[in-house]
Amino acid sequence: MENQAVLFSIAKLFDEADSILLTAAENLDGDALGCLLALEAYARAKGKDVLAVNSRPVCPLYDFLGASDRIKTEIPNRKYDLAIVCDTGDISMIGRLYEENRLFFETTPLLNIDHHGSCYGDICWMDPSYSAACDMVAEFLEYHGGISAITPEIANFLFLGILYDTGCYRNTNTLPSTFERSAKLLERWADYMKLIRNLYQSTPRSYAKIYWSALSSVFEVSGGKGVWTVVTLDDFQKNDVDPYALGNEFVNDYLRSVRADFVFLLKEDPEGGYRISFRSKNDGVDVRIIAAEFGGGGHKMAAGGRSLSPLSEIVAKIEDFAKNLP
Ligand SMILES: [Mn+2]
Repeated sequence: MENQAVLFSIAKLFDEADSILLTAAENLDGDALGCLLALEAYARAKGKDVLAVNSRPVCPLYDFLGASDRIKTEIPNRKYDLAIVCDTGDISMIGRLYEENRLFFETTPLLNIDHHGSCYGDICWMDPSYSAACDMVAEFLEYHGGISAITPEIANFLFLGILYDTGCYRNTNTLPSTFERSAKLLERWADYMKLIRNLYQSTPRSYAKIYWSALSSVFEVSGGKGVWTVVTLDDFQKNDVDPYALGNEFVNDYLRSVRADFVFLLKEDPEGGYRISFRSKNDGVDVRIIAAEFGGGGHKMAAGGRSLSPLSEIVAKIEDFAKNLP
């Protein structure tokens, strides 16, 4: 890939910064988490004063990495030479920490490393041809520190992001370069089976109860073009699960396995209304279009939005979208 110019600029920023703050979207997924942990470990090894922060604590699903406590939830009242925002399509998606530290983000040199499609910050490395932001971070670390920059621990963090964003090589963003990167990370001792077992074969029983209950009542729109289900606050409460801790695993690994052109999950939001996650399984169905109707966005095959409307109105709107599909 023709990244030499941008990698050179990023390396210069990185070298000139003694202190670095790392952050990402408040809904910290496996890819964003992998970026933060890999950059944190590398910057620390390089003697930087580095802090990784997120608006919400790391989802317990990732406790197996033994690194969740490296992600703090506050930005201290001090200066940093550089802020790096990873895997975050829009800076406002940082959430609470962005709202509480507007001045910090306006006055600190900002580097944006992302593969979602919009650019912000003083230097933006945005390239949707990467399957995961972790693939980009791996490229930077290799450029900056050579292959030995990828320690076994860092290889694990980066592999996590690739597995997460490609849905374990099942999403359309899985490219030849994805396998090349994966092979390189395996050569650096990424523990593939540990990641697989913990990501895909370790669903807590309380989560499983929510999943089975949601899957036992799957509904259709437009004669089965779309299928959907709902998880309510009551479901979370009954099973003692934090609504924020339930990430995309259910929709990606379970709901998406039901045959249809697209699926969607309505998740009741503690802040009111519903969060809606869409997954397309047909190249002709661009779920960004319907997600945009709910003030959201994402990718063609995976997108999300929010709504304060009653459930029946949300479903009716999606039914209209489904009716017009080829
Ligand atoms: Mn990503």
